[in-house]
Amino acid sequence: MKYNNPVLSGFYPDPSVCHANGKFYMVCSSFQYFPGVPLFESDNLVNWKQIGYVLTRTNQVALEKVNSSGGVFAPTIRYNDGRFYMVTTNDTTHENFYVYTDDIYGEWSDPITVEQDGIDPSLYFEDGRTYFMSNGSDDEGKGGVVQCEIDIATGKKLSPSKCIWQGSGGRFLESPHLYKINGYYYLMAAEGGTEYGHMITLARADSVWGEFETYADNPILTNRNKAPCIIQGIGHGDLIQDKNGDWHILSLGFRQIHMWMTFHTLGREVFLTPVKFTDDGWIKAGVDGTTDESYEIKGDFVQNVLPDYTFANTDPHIDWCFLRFPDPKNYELSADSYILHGTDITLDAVGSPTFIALRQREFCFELSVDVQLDGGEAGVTMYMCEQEHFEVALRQTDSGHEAILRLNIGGVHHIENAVPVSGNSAKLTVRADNLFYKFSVSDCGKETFLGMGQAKYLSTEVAGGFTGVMTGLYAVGENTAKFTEFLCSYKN
Ligand code: 6LW
Repeated sequence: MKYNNPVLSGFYPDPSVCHANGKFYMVCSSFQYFPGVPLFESDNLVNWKQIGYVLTRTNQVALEKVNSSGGVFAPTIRYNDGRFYMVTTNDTTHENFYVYTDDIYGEWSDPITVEQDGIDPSLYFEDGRTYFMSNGSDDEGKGGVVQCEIDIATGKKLSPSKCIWQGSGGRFLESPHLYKINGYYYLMAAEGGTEYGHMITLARADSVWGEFETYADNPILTNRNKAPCIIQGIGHGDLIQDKNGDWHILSLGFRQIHMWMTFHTLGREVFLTPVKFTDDGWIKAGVDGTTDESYEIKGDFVQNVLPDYTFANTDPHIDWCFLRFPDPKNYELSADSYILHGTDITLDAVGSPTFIALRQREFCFELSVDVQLDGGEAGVTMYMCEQEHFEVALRQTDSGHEAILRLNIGGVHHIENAVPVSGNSAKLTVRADNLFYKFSVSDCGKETFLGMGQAKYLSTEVAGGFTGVMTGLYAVGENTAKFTEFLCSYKN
């Protein structure tokens, strides 16, 4: 069949994948959002279904003081001896830790920390031994891919941390993963940084400790010179063999909002690129070392399209997520309505406003929801981070209620339009394309256009950081807001 990239659209960065019990499992980074580390299952590497999150308890991940794009960085998932492991970094507390489960549909363990610095930790299991690697500095202060042996039961180091590879010369050597294939130890990593210069590079050795030989034809995968092409930033990947024996790299990448506008709003997404081993035991990725929009993969199945998102056909604890450390008392979530209790914490705060969100999955969508307000303000936000967000909302005034469009960019907060509404309820609508978000309010069936915001101002290139736009519902003020009739349809 022919599949299209990305295979998982929207803000799902830093994918890592493993194979277990006839299925593939993938995790992605989650930064300041809770629960942490979304977990997906697939039969074929193309269609991914979210089955939960790995970090579901506050004692597994401390997000209280986490800035936007801090917190949970790139995870790795591995399966060994009947047990799943997920290892990651809390970049705000500078801790590398792993959790495990024997039931992929169940809860994961409390965290076990490893005393090795750096980010992007990974695990490699062989003959009863566990190797832990990260992008950091070794016990002598040498920087690069650093490895130690650990006791997997306790996380204790059983060997010094040793730098095993310093990369092929690109900046930001990251996301190391070790594999043993056909007798070689392959070390795959990312270099160039997670922006337009991103790439995947390779080294190999005869032993787990090296010496690692850098591939002469690096990078094995990058879109940095691919034009014209809106898919950029390809890097940070994991190598995986499908059920037919073919190999692939599952990597992150992003899509520019337009060929000639170097902005991306949807965050870093998941791309699948076929790879082949050469006769001399190296790896060639894609047709020409780049990631394309579509490829053939063996199998007789159809690629899923995005469903319509409603309260009834989403699960608030799987599809939706919260900021930092949500107070469950502020949320009453059912298949008919989401009732939010606002606090004085606003969307501009590095805190936990009353906010529940889905990721924006494609550029073009129409989202509408009815909101009924009891004081304060509540509405829909296109949320990139506390500095960059647009919202259409209903708020109480001295004399009644009004609908507003507020644009927040770089510390400037501007109400573009305010329109009185007749009661304390209205329908709020957002229509988005690649370049604009357009906002409207409907009062007693009469729709009024409030204005628009340019998508580029919610992009990573403007906001910085590592996340993507979320479509959120929120409430502010000591209030109660009842949301009903939520519908978000993508035009894919
Ligand atoms: C991640 C690093 C990276 O830890 O971005 O693209 C960092 N790569 O590997 C945050 O996602």
